[in-house]
Amino acid sequence: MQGVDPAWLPDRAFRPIGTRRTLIRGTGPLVDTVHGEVARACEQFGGRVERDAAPEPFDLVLELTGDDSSEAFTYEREGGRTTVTASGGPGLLYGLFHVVRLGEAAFQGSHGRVEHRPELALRMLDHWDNVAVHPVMGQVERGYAGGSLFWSDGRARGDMDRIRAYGRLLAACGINAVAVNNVNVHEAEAHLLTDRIGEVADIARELRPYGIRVHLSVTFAAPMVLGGLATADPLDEGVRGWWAETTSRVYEAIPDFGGYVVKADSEGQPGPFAYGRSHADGANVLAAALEPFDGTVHWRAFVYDHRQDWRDRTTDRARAAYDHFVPLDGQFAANAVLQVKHGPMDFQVREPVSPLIGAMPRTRLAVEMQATQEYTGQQRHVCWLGPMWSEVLRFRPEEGASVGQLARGGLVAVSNVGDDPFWTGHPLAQANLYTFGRLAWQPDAVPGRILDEWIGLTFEADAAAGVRVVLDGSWRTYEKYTAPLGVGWMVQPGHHYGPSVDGYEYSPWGTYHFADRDGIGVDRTVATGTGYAGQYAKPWSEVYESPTSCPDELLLFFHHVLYDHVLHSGKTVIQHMYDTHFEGVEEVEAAQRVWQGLAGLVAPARHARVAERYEEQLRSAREWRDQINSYFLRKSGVADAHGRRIH
Ligand code: GCV
Repeated sequence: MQGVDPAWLPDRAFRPIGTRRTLIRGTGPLVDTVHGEVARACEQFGGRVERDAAPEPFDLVLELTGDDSSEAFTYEREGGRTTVTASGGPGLLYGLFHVVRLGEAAFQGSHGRVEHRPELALRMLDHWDNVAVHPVMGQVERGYAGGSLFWSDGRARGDMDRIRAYGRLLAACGINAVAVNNVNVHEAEAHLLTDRIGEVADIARELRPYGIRVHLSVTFAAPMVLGGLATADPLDEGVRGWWAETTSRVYEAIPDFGGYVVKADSEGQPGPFAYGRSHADGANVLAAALEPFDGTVHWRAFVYDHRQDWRDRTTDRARAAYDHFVPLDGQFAANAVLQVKHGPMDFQVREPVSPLIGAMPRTRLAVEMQATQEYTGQQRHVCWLGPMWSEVLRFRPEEGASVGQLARGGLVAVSNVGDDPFWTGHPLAQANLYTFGRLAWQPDAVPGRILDEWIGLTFEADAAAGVRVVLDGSWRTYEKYTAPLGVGWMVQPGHHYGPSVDGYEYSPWGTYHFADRDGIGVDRTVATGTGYAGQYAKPWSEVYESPTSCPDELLLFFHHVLYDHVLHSGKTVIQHMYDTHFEGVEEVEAAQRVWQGLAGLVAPARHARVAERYEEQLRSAREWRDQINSYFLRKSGVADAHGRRIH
């Protein structure tokens, strides 16, 4: 597409296929997509593609062997021929992209037959896109990549080429579901469910050829707001009937519609509490309406008291999801998925894994990540989140299954994409989107390998080593200059960009660090604190309970300690804070130099955009360093052991 960055699907990536002879067997819409991809490559690079039957020999055979909707495929190379088979159209498409990723290697040597299948059936992006521009949140809530791909100023944006190109990119990293509007459902967005469902159907039509189903965020109050009913009580017969009827009309418009996403009784959104009903009652009325069509309701567990009294140290927002939902285990319908943020708070730079994951064995859980970099640099800072997500997915809440295995309802990320020509504003933030898709396909994949894969597809070979250097440790670098030892929340309130140590300290949001002249951190122990550590199963409840066994990186999340408390690293807490803030800035300076050295090896527009963002990242990192270090020097009176300049 003209003027739009090809991201991880540059024409170059199709050269190995496009210079060869391919046979495609089978029929169906996704087989047509596969054919279209191969034909385009052949047109460009001089190869040939045949359908169904043609004289040998072929370098590549892509064969649909059935007519189901399976996403699995087999890959094999034998006798100089590469063969991909799949019993479903989606599988064949994923098989094609597998060959693209392998590049020339797909046509060399031999390789026994291997079956590939996604470990999680649902790999979804939630767009926090508003239809109408919101007076505070704009077109995309927490969006750092321009406007919405789907909506513009109250209307459907109607750029179908762009939506199709988006679907193609998503399929190439394994994503198969997209929720097209914000979980905060305002007036205009509410109507997507009824009189504006045609606009959602238009998006679905463009994404369908890439195996992607659309989902819709709906307001729990829809029966009142849209249906004119006097109540939205989930146990009311009229309400149940309204949801059933409305949902059947949604499926008339979009037969493969995925389902609803709901944020209820959270941050001002309506929910079942108004009627004295539980979250399970609320989720189940929508689940019942979706059930005849195989649809799913994703009910978010992000429910907490956002009108807390900062003076009250017994209320702990981190406890909220567990306290609200664990008693409801077993009460949710089979097609109701509880969508849980991966940490107990809200996508901070460092959080422990939510104790809810693993604590509801009779409920289908989806785990929610945040690709949009709300608290991680807002796509002005390089912050590759692959290592953080991978740590979460590999975490074992107790002996046995990992988070990746417990996420039976799927893996979801808040999208970081907008109408920006680079898709994600910061071109290197594309790595987050790609990594998310690949981790959702295989949660125990090694993130560094995914990064290499993305770099290999996106950049010319001679830039690869440099790009890897600037991305690889970037999350830890960001953590160093922003969020020491798991403390979090020292950000500017509202927009969440830049430092403000006390910005949230006396607010109602439940987001405190409790720094005083002697120490810092939140006591979440069972013995003397909020009891949050006790929400974990063993061994974690014990590991987190004691500052001696608590990992350094989470110490201030679980404990209030003195500034001279000695970490496992041997440093005191205060010296660790000073050191990491100096180091973090130095690491940004070094990364910026590496990037500057890539001029001439990276497409000029892409290079320039990243270079410009590095200027801001460095400015901001210095601000973080100076504010945090000065604040804690003034509070504690403890000098830096190395006598560096603190203000
Ligand atoms: C969509 C955080 C964000 C909100 C977001 C909310 C959520 O509080 O700051 O913008 O709202 O999470 O996940 O629902």
